[in-house]
Amino acid sequence: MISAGSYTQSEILSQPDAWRATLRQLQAQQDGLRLFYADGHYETVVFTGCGSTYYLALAAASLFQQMTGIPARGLPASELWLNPASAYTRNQRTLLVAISRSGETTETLHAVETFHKLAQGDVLTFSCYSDKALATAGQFNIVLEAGREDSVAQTRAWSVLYLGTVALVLAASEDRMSWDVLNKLPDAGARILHDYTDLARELGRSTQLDRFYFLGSGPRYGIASELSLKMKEMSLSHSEPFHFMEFRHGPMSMVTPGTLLFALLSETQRDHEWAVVNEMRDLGAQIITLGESGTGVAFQSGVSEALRNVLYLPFGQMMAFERALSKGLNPDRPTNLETVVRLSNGVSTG
Ligand code: F1P
Repeated sequence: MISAGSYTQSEILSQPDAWRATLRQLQAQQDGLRLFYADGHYETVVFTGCGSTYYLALAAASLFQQMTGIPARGLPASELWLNPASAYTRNQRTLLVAISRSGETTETLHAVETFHKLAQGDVLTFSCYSDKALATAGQFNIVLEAGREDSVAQTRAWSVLYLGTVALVLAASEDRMSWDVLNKLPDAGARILHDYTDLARELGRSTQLDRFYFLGSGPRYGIASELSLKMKEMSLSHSEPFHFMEFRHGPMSMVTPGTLLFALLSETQRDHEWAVVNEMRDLGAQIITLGESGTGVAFQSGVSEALRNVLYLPFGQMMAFERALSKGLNPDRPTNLETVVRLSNGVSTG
């Protein structure tokens, strides 16, 4: 019999190997991606997905605009499908980047169909299964098989698909030099998983904690949102993401000694972000800080800030996993969730 959580655990722990394989594949596809992007002459880029992959779209859009200067947004696929007029800018050549682990989520497929009808640009897809509908739905399709998973909650798939969007950023910015740096990520990820397992277990299993707030700004907000979702899905705990400075504007009234503030710290906004952390510590919150150095979880990656975001994931995933186990839940099969949300006439088919 397979024990509770064994799929999720092996998916979390195998991420460094999956990243290595994925970066190799993406580097091999980079020339094609660069040509595709350059040919498109896009004025704007929209990233989309559902649930986890919607949060990925938020992180990717923020990074894309930061690195290329081209306007980019991340929106849920349901909004692109049902409210396209409020999602797209009229008459602007648009690249739609549709992201889905399963390649089968109904809303994401409908978003792509709706966009094709608008005839306003092209579709690029990132998914994990070549035999599913999304894998052939775009003008350019990238299938990252290293992201396939057996469990419901995404961990390895998310980080692998996120690396796909980083490769798009490099292609769009004609950056051929950063691959050597990106290739440092798998070793850094393995180090984090090795060095901080005990700390993730200790925090995840703490019976004093009853609420979790994940703080991240810029591209790290999408990552904070994904980690918050992991905590909800796997461990059925109260959990919310916020932009760092937003936390003072109301949410801090929820801080108690049972609060864990999970801070995805940057170097560029270091002082502002640490100020929030220190104030919340003074209010009684427990704190875990993640960043390149001088933090509770220190990446020590040597990778530039923009390219190392994927390193925030493994520790938070492990914490959620440990909390689920400590509550007697099976992280592989979150309550009420299915691997894919399929709709028929707008109603879930379960
Ligand atoms: C995304 C999704 C999430 C859900 C769960 C499983 O599917 O369905 O919405 O919360 O984590 O994945 P996909 O389109 O990426 O396959």
